[in-house]
This record gives sequence, structure tokens and C-alpha cells, in this order.
Amino acid sequence: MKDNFIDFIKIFCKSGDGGDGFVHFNKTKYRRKGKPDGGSGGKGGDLIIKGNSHINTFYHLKYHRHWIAKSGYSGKKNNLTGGNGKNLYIDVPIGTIIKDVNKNIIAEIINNNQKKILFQGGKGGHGNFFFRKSKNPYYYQYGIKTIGNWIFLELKILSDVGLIGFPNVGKSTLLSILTNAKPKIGNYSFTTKIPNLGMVKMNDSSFIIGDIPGIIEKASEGKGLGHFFLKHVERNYILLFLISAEKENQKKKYLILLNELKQFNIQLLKKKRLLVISKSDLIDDNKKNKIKKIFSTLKENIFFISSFSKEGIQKLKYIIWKTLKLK
Ligand SMILES: Nc1nc2c(ncn2[C@@H]2O[C@H](COP(=O)(O)OP(=O)(O)OP(=O)(O)O)[C@@H](O)[C@H]2O)c(=O)[nH]1
Ligand SMILES: [Mg+2]
Repeated sequence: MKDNFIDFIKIFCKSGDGGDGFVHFNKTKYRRKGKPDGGSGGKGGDLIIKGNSHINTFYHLKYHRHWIAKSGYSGKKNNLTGGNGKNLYIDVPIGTIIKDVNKNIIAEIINNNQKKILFQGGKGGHGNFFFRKSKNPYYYQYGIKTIGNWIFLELKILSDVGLIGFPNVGKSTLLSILTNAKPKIGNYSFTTKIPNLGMVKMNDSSFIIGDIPGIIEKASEGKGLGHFFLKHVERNYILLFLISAEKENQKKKYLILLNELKQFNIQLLKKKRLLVISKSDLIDDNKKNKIKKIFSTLKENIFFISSFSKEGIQKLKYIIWKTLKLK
């Protein structure tokens, strides 16, 4: 599964060359030399990047690194223009950032079907009809030859809410009960190896939740699955922290998570945060009060949820919805 998820790739792109102009003379009985009537060449195909909401990886580009649009066709007699080369579309997931060879951002794809022409097809050259009044009736132009280049595609998934937590705290289970997503769930660490997305429909609006692999202490130093997938929460509006009720040291775990986020990108700490204690079905009210007290020293508002008993789930949905509405 992991190998099928690619969120960074370098590909070569080139638009089509313009078609060459044509040299031809229309000979008639009375004009043996003929009238120049060679048509112009067609335009080369554009190279276009297109958003596709059905894909969420660059895996389809892994073995297809060179993308070259078709050239325009040469002009024809009777002053006919050659056909245009077909445009070439490269489908990418929503949330793709396109960078040039020097890693400068060229564009971002944020909508389904959004199109960005990366390289314009070359113009066709004129045929000798165009130059019929010039001194040289044989004169024509070549089509413009385009030069391609390497580009970088980087995926930063676009979702409204990102789930943050240690492994095995119930992130994927929560995603599966809030949305139509069917992530893998397992009673062991690092069940999730690639991000999953799901959509919550509520009060005529909807929002997207993204589930990423669990984070552990020193993820920033490469422990566990590392911390690079945190780039997928960089564009979330809300970070929803899940701390499991199952084990002790909830406060310490929360501080570790905050520190790992800070190590990756300090800006992440400026995002709206919601903090929930998951698996609340496993503890009684006494334990809940203790946890509440611990977090009140941090001035963090927490609430309890359980994907099993459904405690707090409606409330959580409502708070997310309201927070997003106010943004
Ligand atoms: N008791 C209880 N168990 C839960 C709850 N939610 C999830 N679990 C169990 O906790 C285990 C881990 O759940 P996951 O949803 O895979 O956890 P995760 O946080 O996505 O884990 P990683 O992908 O490894 O980071 C599974 O055995 C779930 O059945 C809950 O609300 N209560
Ligand atoms: Mg998971």
C-alpha cells in the first residue's frame, strides 16, 4: 500500500512543436508557374495539468515520467492550414503544487477539473501562400520548436480538518464513523501508512477530514514513520488532536505531539486546535474528571469521544462545523 502513495515527483513536460508551413504552387493552364498556395502549419498541442478529485497520489506518473504533446501538422496545398496537435492532459490530485525546475511555484491545483496550461504549443509556420507577395515565392516558415523542461509536483492534501495523534488512538476509526471513508483499522501501531480522506455532510454543507499516520516522540528525528506526512496538514484549518483514554500520561502525550509539530513547522501551532480524549468508553466519570483537571492547567478545552459508544460524536461534528463556519 505504502509504495502506491507518492506525494512528490519530478516529470519532464513539453508542448508540441508548431507544424511547418508548406510550399506549393497551384498550376493552371494559363499560369504554368503556378500561384503560391502552400498553407500554414498547425499549432502544437498544449501541455495541461488538470485536477482530478478521484486520485490522491502521483503513483500513475511513476513509470511515465516524460510527457510530450503532439506536434502540429504541416500546412497543405490550397492554402489549407495543418491540423493542430492534440493537447496533452496530465491528471493530478487536488492539492498539487507545481514547481518549475528551480523549485519556484508555478501554480496550485485546488479544484476538480481545474486546468493550468504549463507549456503552450508552438505556433505553426506560414506557408508560401502567406508570402505570395514577397520576392521569393518559395519562402515559408518552420513551426516554432518548443523546449520542454522538468517540473516538480508536490502534493499537500487539501482538507479542512487534520487528525493528529499517536498511533492506535482511533484516528482512522473516527474517520470511518464520521465519513464514508473506509480506512484500514487495526489494534496495532502504524496501521495507517498513507493519508486517507473522508467527507462529512452536515447542515447543507460539507467538510473534509484527513487522517494521517500516527506520530510518536522523535518522529522529527525519523522515529516511527517520521514526520514528513505532516505536510499534509499544513493546509488544514483545524487540527483535531486525539489522545487516547486507554493509557496514562495524556498531558505528556499532548505536549510531545505539539513539540513534534513545532519541529516540523512552527506555523502549525498557529492553527485552530481541538483536543479530544478518544476511547472514552474505556473510562469512568472519575477518571474523566481527573483528565479534565490535568488539561485545565494547560487552559485547553477538552471533551470526550468514543467511536464505539458514540459519546461526544455529534458534539464534535457540531464544533468542527461551527469553527469552519466562522473562518
Ligand atoms: N474501546 C475503543 N476502541 C477503539 C475506539 N476507536 C478505535 N478503537 C480501537 O483502537 C484500535 C486502533 O484504531 P485505529 O482507528 O486503527 O487507530 P489509529 O489512530 O488510526 O492508528 P494508526 O493508524 O496506527 O495511527 C482498533 O483496534 C480500534 O478498534 C473507541 O472509541 N473505543
Ligand atoms: Mg490509522
